[in-house]
Amino acid sequence: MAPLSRGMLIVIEGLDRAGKSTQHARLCQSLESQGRRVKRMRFPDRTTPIGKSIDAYLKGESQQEDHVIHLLFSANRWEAAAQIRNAIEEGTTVVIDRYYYSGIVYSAAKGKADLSLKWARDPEIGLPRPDVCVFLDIAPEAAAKRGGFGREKYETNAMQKRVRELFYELIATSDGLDICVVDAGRDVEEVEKDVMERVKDVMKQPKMTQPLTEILPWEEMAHILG
Ligand code: Z5A
Ligand code: MG
Repeated sequence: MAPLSRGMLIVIEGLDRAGKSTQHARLCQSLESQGRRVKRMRFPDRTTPIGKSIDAYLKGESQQEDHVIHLLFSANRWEAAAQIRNAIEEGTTVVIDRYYYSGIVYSAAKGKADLSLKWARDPEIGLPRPDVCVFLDIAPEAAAKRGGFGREKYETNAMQKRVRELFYELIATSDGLDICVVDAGRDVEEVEKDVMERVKDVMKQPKMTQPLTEILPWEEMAHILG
């Protein structure tokens, strides 16, 4: 693969147990083996003070009002935003396990009339915009059969079903311009191959010769197509 003048911002998304962390690790290793500098990140980042509050909430050890926890998840990304931008500018590719897409859909999936996708998205405006988001798609029933499902707050079939529907609603908006859907219900190696193909396709796009952009209001997103 040809060297990029800047790093690439890649996001891996999907339902719980879709295989995000598995594919994240494999993609990072492949990119490194091809000679790229790679920074691994994940959200929530449970290591910061805000991240520790989120961790306690997800484990059911503390309560948070729904809008408050939403804004904490967003703040957890904002506290890392400068790090992401700096790494990209220095030529390091940043690969993130979950990002603002999860932020929007998990909060909106709670079904509160005053917590819509649009409301949930507003605090994300201005964050670094991914060059590509690979959405690992899997049926909630298939994901539930994988190891460890059921331990944290949102890990119920009803919630996962709604999250998947909302991911598809989000894909139908201008955020979908950056999203590639990959069938995650297959063998790890098959999924890995597809993920790398999608990333390689985006590497060839003209936007990769331009500076990283930022997340804009929906109505403005479509104007900066790569
Ligand atoms: N959340 C939010 O509400 N708002 C936000 O802004 C953000 C997140 C960023 C914690 O996320 C929660 O935070 C999450 C969304 C919410 N919801 N809940 N609950 P997290 O990322 O820390 O953790 P997680 O997503 O719950 O699950 P996970 O364990 O990270 O799942 P995963 O990374 O997608 O899967 P995995 O660890 O790679 O694989 C799971 C198992 O399946 C494991 O045993 C693998 O060996 C196996 N596996 C993986 N791939 C395959 C294939 N292809 N075939 C068969 N088996 C496989
Ligand atoms: Mg994970």
